[in-house]
Amino acid sequence: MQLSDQHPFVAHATKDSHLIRAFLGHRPATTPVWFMRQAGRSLPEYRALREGSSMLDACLDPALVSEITLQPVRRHGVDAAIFFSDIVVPLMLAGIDVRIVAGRGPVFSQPVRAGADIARVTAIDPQTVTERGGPIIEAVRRTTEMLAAESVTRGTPLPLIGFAGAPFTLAAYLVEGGPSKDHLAARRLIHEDPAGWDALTQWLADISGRFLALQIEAGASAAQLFDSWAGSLSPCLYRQAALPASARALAHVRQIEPPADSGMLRVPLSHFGVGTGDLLADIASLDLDVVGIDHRIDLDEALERVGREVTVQGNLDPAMLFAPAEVRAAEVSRIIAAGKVARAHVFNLGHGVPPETDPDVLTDLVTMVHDAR
Ligand code: 1CP
Repeated sequence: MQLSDQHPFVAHATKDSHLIRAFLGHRPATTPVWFMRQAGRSLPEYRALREGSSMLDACLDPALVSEITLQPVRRHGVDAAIFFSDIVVPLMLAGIDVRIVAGRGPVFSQPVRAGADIARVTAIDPQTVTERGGPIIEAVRRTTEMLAAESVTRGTPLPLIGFAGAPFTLAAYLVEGGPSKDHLAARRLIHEDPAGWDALTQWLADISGRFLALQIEAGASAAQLFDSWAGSLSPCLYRQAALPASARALAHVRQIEPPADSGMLRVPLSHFGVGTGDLLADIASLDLDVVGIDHRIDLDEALERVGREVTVQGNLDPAMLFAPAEVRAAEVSRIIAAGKVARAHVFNLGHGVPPETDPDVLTDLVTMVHDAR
């Protein structure tokens, strides 16, 4: 399908935003910056808005979602918004019983452990995500309208980044029944029942793929696939048990063509995982525009592994948010200098903003990145 000229790419000029230009390989005048988990518990205004609603109820409330998504954009002056949602939202839309437990994360009432569980889950038509996606579509629409208004104040277009969980990471939660340290139950299923694992992850690819496509069609200008826990796989196991389903999820967005008059060749796609240093060459073999780098590897080494055909994103250690300002400034300079070797670089943290972060430190960090040359 082809997006119309009403899409923010054209209607709100997000195709010319610093972030989208960098994602597609150009070098804007300043290095674009946004933060994973920029919306959330580090902001007092977020905690105030979230009072009294569960995380997943909040994700289905378009007024709340759009306001929460805009909060860090207004406060910190970042170059993009990331849609406020969670990787388990499409599973909830598909009818799977999941809750987000405060201080823990997603918990499933019926973990997917054996063949019968896999059959039960994969019997659900992935189309359900699209059919029940009304609140998500409405939330994206409101958010992009609010971003357009904010762009006028700021004097520069502001894109919305949509996202989804990658099939491996979603399977890791589903199979374990909740957060886990080493994803042993998931790795066990890969070896015990490879055919069942493939069926599960292919189904998850269609669930995530539809969730990504829905956000882009509703007005998001880029999408990021979070394979947060892929780092628990060896490169060989990643290629066998995770990469094919991630490719299938991304293919859902590749079917969407940018507006005819936009001059864009593709909708930018990004990827992020934690502890994926040894997987970067394989990840870069996916049809991606941007590869996210966590803080466990030096950016120059990461660049060697991903090559020159993609934009890199990262990779300040979130612990640096608690360091003296001059120490943080030196590290920012080092990372920006390393990023100069890439075709383009988008500044980010190596993982999400810790809840105890002082928000003023994030605002200062944005200025630091924008002032760096
Ligand atoms: O009550 C609360 O405030 C719940 C905390 C919370 C929040 C604010 C959760 C539960 N999810 C979110 C929002 C969220 N989740 C965003 C918002 C947008 C932004 O970045 O500003 C995003 C992008 C996610 C994606 C997400 N959820 C990922 C991938 C990114 C990453 O951090 O690696 C993962 C792994 C999750 C699962 C999840 N959801 C929530 C928690 C605490 C967790 C992690 C659990 C674990 O450690 O396994």
